[in-house]
Amino acid sequence: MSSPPFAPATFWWGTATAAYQIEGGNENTDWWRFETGEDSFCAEPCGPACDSWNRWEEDLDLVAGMGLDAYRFSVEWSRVEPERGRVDRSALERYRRMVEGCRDRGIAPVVTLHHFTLPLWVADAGGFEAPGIVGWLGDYAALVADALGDELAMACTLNEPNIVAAMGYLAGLFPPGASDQARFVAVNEAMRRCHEVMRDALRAGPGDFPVGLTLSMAEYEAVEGGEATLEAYRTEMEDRYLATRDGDDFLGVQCYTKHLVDANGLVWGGEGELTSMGYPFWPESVGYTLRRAARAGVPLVVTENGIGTDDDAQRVRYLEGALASLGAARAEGLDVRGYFQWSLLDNFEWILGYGPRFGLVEVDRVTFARTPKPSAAWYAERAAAWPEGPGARLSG
Ligand code: GCO
Repeated sequence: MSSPPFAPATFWWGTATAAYQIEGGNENTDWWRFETGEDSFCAEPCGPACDSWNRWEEDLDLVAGMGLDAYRFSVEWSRVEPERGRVDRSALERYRRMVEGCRDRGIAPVVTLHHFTLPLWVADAGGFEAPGIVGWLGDYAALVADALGDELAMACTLNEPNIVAAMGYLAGLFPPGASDQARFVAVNEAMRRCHEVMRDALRAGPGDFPVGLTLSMAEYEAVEGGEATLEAYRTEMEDRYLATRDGDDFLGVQCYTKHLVDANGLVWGGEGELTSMGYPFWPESVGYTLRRAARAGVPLVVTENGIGTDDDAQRVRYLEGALASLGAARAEGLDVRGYFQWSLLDNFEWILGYGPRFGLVEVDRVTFARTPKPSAAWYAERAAAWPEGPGARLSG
């Protein structure tokens, strides 16, 4: 197995998106069915999203215009393998052009293989509870490796497998809409096996790039006797993943806020300033989660952090706090190799539809015209100046 080409001096400034949230038209997925079913409680369906399947060049121009080092986006499995064993080469070709489009613009392409959605054939066969899931994801990872591997700068196997498990099998808010503690635990276990097989498949293909998974992390605070519940929940959400990362090249940390936990579980909301997601404005969660993540013993990358808000000045204030928190963690000696703001575009926020706006760039819901917000210029300037300055960074 080749060693990861993650030079210690590397620090990437980037922004992130996910296929389903921006491409549009991903009908052949469990999420599409979840949103459009008669009993759906989703705010609205995804529909054309940001039309990025057609406008990806414009998206890459926006990233390049900000002078960022890296762009994290995802490949949609349902496009690549619409039915078991049937590979759509034209979809892989399109993703290949995106990866090359990054390179042409001096942007390091960071690709996620699974970001929340499953092809219908997988969902119908039992999704992450299907006996075949590990092998299917391994085969899919091999396909992506063959098609893109020689040009990749970094790969994330699974995005927030713990959120897929928690929201889909415990809270009932993501497909398949289940609420069952034992299934939540079993899916987390299956996820860890899937990751390993995907990681090995990516490493066996062309190219030489760091491979890891991304984990949803948060600052948790016990209220009203919630200590034991907090420990049990965090063990499942974070600690079992952190304890098993030694074969990886990095861990992606994704953090947004602080959650209160009482004896019954998560208490949504909180006192004080909230974001449009309804949870606390808490940029300090970046440093907090990085310090916890350090126990994984591998280099860390903040693969997502940002804020859903209609007030762009609040976004700048949030990012300011987040970067200060990141800087403090690095100054303590934490090995952090990059920061990816979530998100480039105002996009589809799952059950909340197009309500919460995480973008540095506004997207007109009718014309899909992209308009950078002041926070885009602010972030570009900050990334260029902080802390090492241009030239100390690696662009690919
Ligand atoms: C996540 C997600 C994104 C969300 C973001 C904001 O990984 O949770 O990757 O899909 O849009 O976190 O809630």
